[in-house]
Amino acid sequence: MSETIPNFYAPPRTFMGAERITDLSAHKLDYAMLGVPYAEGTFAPYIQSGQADMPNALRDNPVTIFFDIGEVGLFDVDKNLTLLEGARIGDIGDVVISPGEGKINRDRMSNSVKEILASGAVPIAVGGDHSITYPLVRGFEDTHKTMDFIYFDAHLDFADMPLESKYNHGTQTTHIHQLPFVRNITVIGARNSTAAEFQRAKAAGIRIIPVHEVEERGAEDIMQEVIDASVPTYVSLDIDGMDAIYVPGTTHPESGGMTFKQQKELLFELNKAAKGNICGFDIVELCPANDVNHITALTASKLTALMMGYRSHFLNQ
Ligand SMILES: [Mn+2]
Repeated sequence: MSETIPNFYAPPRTFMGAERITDLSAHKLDYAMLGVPYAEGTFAPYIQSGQADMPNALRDNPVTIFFDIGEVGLFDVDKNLTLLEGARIGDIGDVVISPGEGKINRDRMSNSVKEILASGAVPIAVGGDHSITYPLVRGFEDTHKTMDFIYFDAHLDFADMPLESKYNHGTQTTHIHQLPFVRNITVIGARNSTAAEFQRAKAAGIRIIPVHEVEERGAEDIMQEVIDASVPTYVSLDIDGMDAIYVPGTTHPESGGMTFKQQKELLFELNKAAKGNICGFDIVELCPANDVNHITALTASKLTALMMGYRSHFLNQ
């Protein structure tokens, strides 16, 4: 902090107060944060839309109001750890969305991931609805021979193309499952599914961990089972995996979910089990217009920072 307090100041309106990066190839970032303001995968009006506003909601609600994560780090009181000290985090902006052009938009999401990977950074995407995760994961096709996929979600998102819509926020796992380089798939927190979808997902080999299993076994036991540190894991966090009371601004709130504390512990143990071998992350399904006192935006912002922080912590051990 400067010893001279300026008379006027504007905090950077970026993720975590990070530097705004316009030329990705000219920077060596640890984490390239990418907004994906896309909500065209949502079953509006049956399910509330508005997730396209999520990236800016996180930019406006950083995990700390001091905008200095990259300088002094983020202190995790629970773990007595200072995270992200000196981490090179950049906000590279938002995927450009052409309204009504689903394929073009999905290709831009995949190509954005490819550009980030080519720069040597880890992609950290802020949705958007959950349909973005398929094109984001597809972006690893040229660089990753094998990877595992884990997602936190109240829903399986393994639906059988409802309403003649192939690419929506209830089908992305169906498509990810078909990617040849994706090996094991695990979902944690699932609790709203049809019997048919549940059986289809089980038959496809998807490891389904319901909330009661999180409560009974704890995060460490689960992550030691499902995570293989020798293979990179992509992580997708649909905030509705948490109980509705923790995420009032989520698109499709579901009661009976994880607590914030459980979700945080799951991210810690996930990174511990993976020894930091996490190749990408996204967080999705905040509808800021439905939020209450920015609770959900702040929670999503904090979980994103913790995800990066735990990854770096265990990677450097
Ligand atoms: Mn989802």
